Amino acid sequence: MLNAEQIARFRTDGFLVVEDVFSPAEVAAYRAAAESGRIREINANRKHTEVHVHQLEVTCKDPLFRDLAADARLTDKLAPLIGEDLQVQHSKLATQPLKKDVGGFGWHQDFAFFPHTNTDLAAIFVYLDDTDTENGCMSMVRGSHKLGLLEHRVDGYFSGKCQEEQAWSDASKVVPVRVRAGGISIHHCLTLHGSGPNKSGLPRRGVVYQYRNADAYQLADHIWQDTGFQVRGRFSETVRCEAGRIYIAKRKAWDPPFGNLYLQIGEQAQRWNAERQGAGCRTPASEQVAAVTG
Ligand SMILES: O=C(O)CCC(=O)C(=O)O
Repeated sequence: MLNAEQIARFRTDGFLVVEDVFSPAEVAAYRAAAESGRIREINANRKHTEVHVHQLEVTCKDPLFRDLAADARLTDKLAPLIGEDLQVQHSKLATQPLKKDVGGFGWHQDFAFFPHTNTDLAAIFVYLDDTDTENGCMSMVRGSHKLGLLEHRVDGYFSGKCQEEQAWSDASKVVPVRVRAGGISIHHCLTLHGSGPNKSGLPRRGVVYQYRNADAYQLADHIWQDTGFQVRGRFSETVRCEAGRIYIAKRKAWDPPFGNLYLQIGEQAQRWNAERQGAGCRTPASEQVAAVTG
């Protein structure tokens, strides 16, 4: 659980560090999982020793990471911050390359990648290595979660990076997030953050869970295999907009019970769109841009 001071700090700063959440033995087990089987194979294919890699859907690649997503030491800390009923929006293993002076991830707000009807989303980074500016820790802009959604588009397309440089130009507000292995950091979905290159070339691995209040309805981007994994509480059968609350109706005869509205495209329309692609028609499918997840 978090104490009142930690909760207040999260509300003011938009992020929080909690050390010593997991034991050295648990960290060793998570490291072994991160270096084994399919995870190692995919990382090797993506040249993770050379470039910064976010390997998604880690909950589906090792049961240890699925169980960790629902571990009460994480979800009980999140509940007072974003709500009692929690789902995973996505999971990943985030690794800096084992090479000096390369890697890093540009300044961004996570919410820009996957907007929802409300902003009760937060990410927990579980540290598998001691992390500081030498091996490319994240930095956060204190209080930036109160700035609203900043511009991440260039010429109308999502760029994956915040385009408003003034938002991180005040060095007194930029805080390097130094955490020891076994600790965690928590950041709000509107907190502006990024990481620099790995200056030391030493490992910097972390398991990241993006969580959401179960009443936040995703409006764009990708539904991953583990999106919607209910890790605490229940699905309330309501969708909350920041300005209010509305029902979404489920039906007994439907599977999934909330209907196919989620896709926003009917099955016939999908077929017609595919046919019209060839005729030079711009359809949602032809507009798809490879998603990079924050
Ligand atoms: O891996 C990193 O350094 C950045 C991770 C990040 O920004 C995120 O998960 O939103």
